[in-house]
Formats: sequence, structure tokens, C-alpha cells
Amino acid sequence: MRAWPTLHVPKVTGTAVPLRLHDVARDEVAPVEAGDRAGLYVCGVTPYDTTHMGHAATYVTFDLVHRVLRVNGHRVSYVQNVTDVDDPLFERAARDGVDWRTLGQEQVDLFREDMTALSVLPPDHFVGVMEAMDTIIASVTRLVDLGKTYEVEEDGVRDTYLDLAAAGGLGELSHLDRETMLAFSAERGGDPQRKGKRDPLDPMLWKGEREGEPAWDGGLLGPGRPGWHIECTAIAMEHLGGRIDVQGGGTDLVFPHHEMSVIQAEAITGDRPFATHTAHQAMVGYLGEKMSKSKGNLVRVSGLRAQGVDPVAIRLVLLGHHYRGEWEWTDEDLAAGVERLERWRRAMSTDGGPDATEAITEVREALSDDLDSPTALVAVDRWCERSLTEGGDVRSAPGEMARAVDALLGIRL
Ligand code: 5CA
Ligand code: ZN
Repeated sequence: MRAWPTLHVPKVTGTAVPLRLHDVARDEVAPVEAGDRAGLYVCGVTPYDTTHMGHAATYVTFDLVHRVLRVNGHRVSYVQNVTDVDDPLFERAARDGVDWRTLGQEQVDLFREDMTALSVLPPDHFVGVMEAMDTIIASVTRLVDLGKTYEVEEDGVRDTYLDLAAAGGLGELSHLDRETMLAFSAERGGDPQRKGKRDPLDPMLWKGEREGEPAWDGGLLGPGRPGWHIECTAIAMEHLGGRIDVQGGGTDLVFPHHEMSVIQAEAITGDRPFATHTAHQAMVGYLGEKMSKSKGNLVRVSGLRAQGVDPVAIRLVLLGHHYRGEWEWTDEDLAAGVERLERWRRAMSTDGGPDATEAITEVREALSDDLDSPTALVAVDRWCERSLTEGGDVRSAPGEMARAVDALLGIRL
């Protein structure tokens, strides 16, 4: 599907600092050793109740990965999916008495507007499940041909599962104990209780058609619809091949979603690792709990925009928190973001200032050190403070600083 408009990424003074990023599988911060072309896959929204601050934090975090790689001279191929066929989407549509396709489309439109407002660079491929159906069916069929699947039949309906024992690799990404895996599987769309499965953790690849549910012709798989994890595996592999540099999403996706996506891709290619880095945005909370659609404790980007809040200030609030630490959205934080933006605007609209070279290097270094955006913002704060209190006679400095924060932080003054 159509993504959202792209943005110019200005040139930044100084030299590239190679990106180092935490990899969940290795549990260490390691260099992203991308070649000329870097492949980035980020799990996209299930289109209802978008875009809340948790979603926004995730996409801004991976926008930093995108920007740092771009500024460092890599060409980035960025792919993001849209889970436009999914039970929670059907349930919401039924609750509200609307068609699930209409709900999905409206919410994707809203998501595009929010991403544009937040200056997130668009993916090169923004792919809905419905439009990727053939690719997904081909991936499941390949796993069947490889003998890594089995079927469970109930009331004449056939479901196809991945056979984890045949595929291998369980636990190598998440490092969770089995009890936690079982709990997460039950909480996050799996069916560990289901009778007839070889391993309760085996993920469903193809769900046979049930009455009243949408279904597609799966060829030998029969009519039905895809399981969740195989969608991301198939979409990522179609556009980025059998190896990607960075796989991203929120920490709620580490298990089973990312673990299964990786196992499936490796089962298809016979090669590993599928993702050289898997990185996760920590959960953003509100009023003492994880901000989530199911709880309804949401602060939406569109809601704040409607109140007249400058989306650049929202982005500054998001960047003020390191992606690996959990945090809560508060009004005070937003007020501080609005103030910070106002100071930056004042400092960068003068016709001279203190030399910006060192501050820009600090921003590059902080971001390349596992996306340390809070430290990057403080480096810019310090330069702005000096500029506003002491002034400076380097005519090009405010412009250089403005271009650096635009290119690297996505802050467009
Ligand atoms: N469609 C699937 C991924 S294939 C999905 O998880 N959709 S979602 O709409 O629930 O979430 C979209 C993205 O936002 C995911 O990467 C998810 O991990 C992330 N996310 C959801 N809630 C939060 C939160 N409270 N804090 C941070 N990130 C979140
Ligand atoms: Zn996904």
C-alpha cells in the first residue's frame, strides 16, 4: 500500500560514527555491520486505536536507526507491514458495527498522517497482509514441502502448524524459560492449550476457514487465513531477502512474534542468523500501566494534534527517553518538550552562534551509541544555551545545527 511522503535528509557536518545497537539475541551492544544497502524491517500496526504514544515511540526509535544509517552513507531498504487481517481488528469492527476493511483503511490513513506529522521517514515498502497473501501462502507451502509442518483437524477444519522440533532454534532470541514462553504465547495470540499440537508452543501458520470469518484460497493449504508470525517472515523475506540487518518492534514482540518470525525464516533459508540485530522499544506507559489498546489508556498523536500541540514537541518528548528504558507519558513531560522546542527554535534562528562542530559530533556519537537520544538532546541543549546566553560569531553555526537535528533527530524546526 501507499506509504506517506518522504522527507529530505540534509547533509550533516563532521564524519560518520558507525552505529552500535543492542541485539536481543546476543544481549549485547554490537556494531550494525550493514553493507552499502542496509535492510530494516519493523513490525507495523494492527490498524485500530492508532497511533498512541507507544506506537509513536517505536516508529521514532527505528526512524533514528534509519536516519543514522542514511547519514552514515548506507542506502536503507525499509519495510514495514500492516496487520490488516487479525482477530482484534475483527472484534473491534464488530463492536463498533463497521466493516473491518473500512476500519483498517481509516486507521491506516490516520497512521500515515501521524507519521508525517512526526517526521518519520516512510518505509520503501509498506505492506498489508491482504496484498501479501500470495507471498505468505508461498512461504507456508515451502515449510510444508520442507516437512517442517503438521496439521490439526477439528470439525472438518484443517489448521497448519510449524513443527518447532523440526525447525529448531527455540529460545535463541528471547532466552526465556519455557514457563514464561507458555504464558506469553497464551497472552499474545498463541493457542498453547489446543489439543492435538505436538508442542503447545508450535505457532499456527495457516488457519482453516471458519464460518463468518474472511478466508483466502490457500491452494493445498485449503481456504483460510495466515497466522500472525508468518506474515512478517514472508513480507520481510520478499522485500529484503534471507538476511536482514535490523528487525524491530516493541518489547512485547520478543516472544513469540519475533522469535517465531526468525525461526520460520531460518527454516526456509536453512541459513542463520535471519536478523543480525533484533532491537526492541521498551513499553511506554500511561497512568501506571502499559499503554495498550486492550486497556484503553491511550494518549494518541492525533488527539494531541487536534488540541494544537506541535508534533515536533511530541517527537522531542519521545526522544527524551532512551528506547531501552520503560517510561510513562505525562503532561509535565510534554510541557518540557514544548519549552525545549521553543529554545531550540530561538537558538537556531539567529544569524550567528558558537561553533557547532563539537556539539554535532556529540549528537552523532550519542545516537551511534545504542541510540542514546537523551544524551544527544542534552548536547543540543548545551549548544543552544551557550548561543542564547553568550552568542557567537560563527555565521554558519545555527544552520549547521538545524540541519544536524533535522537529519539525525528528525526535528524540523
Ligand atoms: N501488528 C503487530 C506487529 S506485526 C502489532 O504489534 N501491532 S500493534 O499495533 O499492536 O503495535 C504496533 C507497534 O507498536 C509494535 O511494534 C508494538 O511492539 C509497538 N507497541 C505497542 N504498544 C506499545 C507501547 N505501549 N510502548 C511501546 N511500543 C508499543
Ligand atoms: Zn510483525
